[in-house]
Amino acid sequence: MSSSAKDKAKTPEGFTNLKTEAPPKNTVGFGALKAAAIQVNKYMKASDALKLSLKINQKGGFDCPGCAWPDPDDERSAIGEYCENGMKAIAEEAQNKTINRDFFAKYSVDELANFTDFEIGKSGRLAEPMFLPEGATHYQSISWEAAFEKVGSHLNALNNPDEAAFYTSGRTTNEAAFLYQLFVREFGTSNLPDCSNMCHEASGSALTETLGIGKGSVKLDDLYKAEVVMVIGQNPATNHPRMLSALEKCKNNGGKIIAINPLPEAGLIKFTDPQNPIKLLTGGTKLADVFVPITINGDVAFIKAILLKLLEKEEELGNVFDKHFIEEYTSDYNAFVADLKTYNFDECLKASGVSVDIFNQTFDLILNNEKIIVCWAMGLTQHENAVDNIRELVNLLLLKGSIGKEGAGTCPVRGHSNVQGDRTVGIWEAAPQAFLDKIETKYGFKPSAKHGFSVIETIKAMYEKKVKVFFGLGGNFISAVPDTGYSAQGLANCNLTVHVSTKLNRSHLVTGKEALILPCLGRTEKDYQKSGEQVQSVENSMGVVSSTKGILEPCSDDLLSEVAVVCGVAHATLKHKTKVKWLSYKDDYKLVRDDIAEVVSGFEDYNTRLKNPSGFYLPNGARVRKFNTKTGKANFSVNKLPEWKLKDDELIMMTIRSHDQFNTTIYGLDDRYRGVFNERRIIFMNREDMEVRGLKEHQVVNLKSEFKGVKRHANNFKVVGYDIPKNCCATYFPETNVLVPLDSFAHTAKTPASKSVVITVEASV
Ligand SMILES: Nc1nc2c(c(=O)[nH]1)N[C@H]1C(S)=C(S)[C@@H](COP(=O)(O)OP(=O)(O)OC[C@H]3O[C@@H](n4cnc5c(=O)[nH]c(N)nc54)[C@H](O)[C@@H]3O)O[C@H]1N2
Ligand SMILES: Nc1nc2c(c(=O)[nH]1)N[C@H]1C(S)=C(S)[C@@H](COP(=O)(O)OP(=O)(O)OC[C@H]3O[C@@H](n4cnc5c(=O)[nH]c(N)nc54)[C@H](O)[C@@H]3O)O[C@H]1N2
Ligand SMILES: [Mo]
Repeated sequence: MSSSAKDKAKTPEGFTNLKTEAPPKNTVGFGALKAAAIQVNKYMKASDALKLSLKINQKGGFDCPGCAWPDPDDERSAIGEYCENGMKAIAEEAQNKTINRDFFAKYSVDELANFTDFEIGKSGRLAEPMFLPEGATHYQSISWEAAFEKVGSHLNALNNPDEAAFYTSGRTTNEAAFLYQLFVREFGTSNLPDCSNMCHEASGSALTETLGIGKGSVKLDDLYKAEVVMVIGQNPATNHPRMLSALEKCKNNGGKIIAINPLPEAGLIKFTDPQNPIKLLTGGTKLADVFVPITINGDVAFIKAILLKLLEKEEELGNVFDKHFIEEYTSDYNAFVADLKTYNFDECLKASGVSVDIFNQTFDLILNNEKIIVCWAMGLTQHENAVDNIRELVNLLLLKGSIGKEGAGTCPVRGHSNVQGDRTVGIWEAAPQAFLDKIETKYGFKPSAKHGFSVIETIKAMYEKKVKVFFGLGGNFISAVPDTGYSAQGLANCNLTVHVSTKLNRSHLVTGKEALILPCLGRTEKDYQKSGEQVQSVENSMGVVSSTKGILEPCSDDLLSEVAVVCGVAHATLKHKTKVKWLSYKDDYKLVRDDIAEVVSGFEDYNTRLKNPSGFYLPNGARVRKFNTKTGKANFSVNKLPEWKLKDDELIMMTIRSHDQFNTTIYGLDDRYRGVFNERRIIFMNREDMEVRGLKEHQVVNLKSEFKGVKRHANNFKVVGYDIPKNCCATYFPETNVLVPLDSFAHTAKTPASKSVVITVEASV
């Protein structure tokens, strides 16, 4: 009998031989060069590695499939804009092993589900389309045409288009993403959940409401010129390593850095640029001037404490706030101040878990400087009050007039390399009506005006059998989403699950009645179509659109580009009913860009401007103090302190990334910067919390979460004593996603609250 979807979705519980040591005091440097070299040598041909390392993030090269950190507009490093984790991302995609029908004949779906995520990823690149018939134990090969027909016939058999959901992960290029949402809208639904829903949705929501644009306002150059950069809820040494070079430049120009994080993340403290031979020998740059060891979700409390003291000083001195900016450009100041005054400084500081001394150091930097940038990532967005976190930081920037001027502003640091671009070109379950109207004008069909399902709503709808076809353009849905058991049942309830992927992942193993794997080209590979070799484009975290072109030969002859897959599915589904010339786009991607230029504002002359080697900036109102909000001004907001009432035995758990993973792709089993080796099933705990529970270093424990009466379990984790605030703990995503309740998400943005899961820890017997 085949195992249940729930079992297949869980990561295997075995251990891999944990070793721990004190975390390093410095990051990157030689260690990073060595780690990248090991990974590349293990999995890639040396000649490919060299070619790729010379072209990564270079003008005319390919955009690194790692994170969305921008490249410098002008000078770029001669050896490619390089970073350890970028090289690992490439080694993962461009590995020299492929898997095809023989591999799937050898291993059943059940057997593959017993692989660890690390082993699944290392199986190799997917080399041909595969199909899992109803009741079958093994995937079998299928032709592209038959696969497209299969998708088309399932979609056309639905009672209405809202019974399908179309997920996107943020690696998809602008061209593929635009066509995909166009197909989905012509098919008749707005069900476009995407990884952004689990990522920076709260940033988009908070920034749109307060500043009129759901993106950050700063350029890379601003970071060099800032007087203070706050890095809050973000671990750049691991997740955006190239950001450390920008922070170093800021410091060299006299800027100060405040790092706010429950963990003393090594890269925030000291950094050695791997591309700077002198620094490699002489030791690195001290980055954080102040490290604030905040309690998990203590951010609103901490910012409020700063706001209260600023207000006090303003009332005393009269020159602390930027009054001209507040009068000229903002709205709701009085309501904000009136609400702020209802809070007590001591209570706020206590709730943040931060000492008076560290508060004072932080406060002095903010009080005495005018050019402030706030950088943040998942440490702020994955909480129930995530939108408040970001709005409260905007309040701070508004008081200081730190928006829309050089060296100041907002910097939500995006995750996937094109997650921002995907949203810009229409991957949005709640797209604005103006965008839908433009689609109607251009193509002559009326897109559904109803908001579609986001990730959480999609999961519920599948569970309740209201969505019957799940289609994923990239990503690894089952491992990325919360509440693994429930979500797995949702996928299993579908008639058909389809994944367009480069690599095998767990989502291919937790299937609907039938399932398809459609293998596609990756970023690093050349894309040949009828009109010749194709270029595509992406938008980075700072709103720069630039081209990307692969340089390796495809790893298999049987791969299609994402654009070709979307066109194939659209053609097979919509047939003669369509108003769009689906098959022409895949022959020449310039045609797609011509359409984007007509439909999406900011993309005028797209094809021409894309030829600029550094790309082009999209318009950004907040950058020039044009606030496209309901009031026409930048809005102050009123945010509540979250109320945490932990029982004695409870801890707040954040689910974070190790240094050796890209989301659900596990590069290796080490977390070098936290001194953890050869194991992922660990829980970082405060040593006093361990003592109270009688737990020893490396002891095996089981974790339990309880939310609104539902209990969830994750067994077999080893305890690692760590420098983390009391009552807080940390585990790796995706191993503990089983514990994240589906119903715990950010208000208005619906981002799963995977950084504040209440759990209990019990010794395993
Ligand atoms: N190599 C690599 N690069 C990546 C990724 C990857 O997995 N690997 N993922 C990509 C993606 S999609 C994304 S979204 C980004 C993710 O980038 P990050 O957001 O940096 O990733 P996380 O590991 O989730 O780290 C969150 C950080 O927030 C801190 N934190 C947690 N809770 C709180 C809190 O309540 N308050 C504060 N102040 N801090 C808190 C954690 O200690 C941790 O340092 O990286 C992108 N880049
Ligand atoms: N508990 C917890 N859960 C989280 C998070 C967390 O911090 N904690 N973070 C959330 C965040 S920020 C995000 S962004 C999501 C990530 O969610 P996803 O984006 O769904 O997950 P990834 O792991 O990035 O997807 C990896 C898969 O993408 C496919 N892939 C890679 N490159 C390409 C490509 O070029 N084209 C195509 N078609 N496929 C490709 C490969 O098959 C690979 O297996 O997870 C979220 N889940
Ligand atoms: Mo993300």
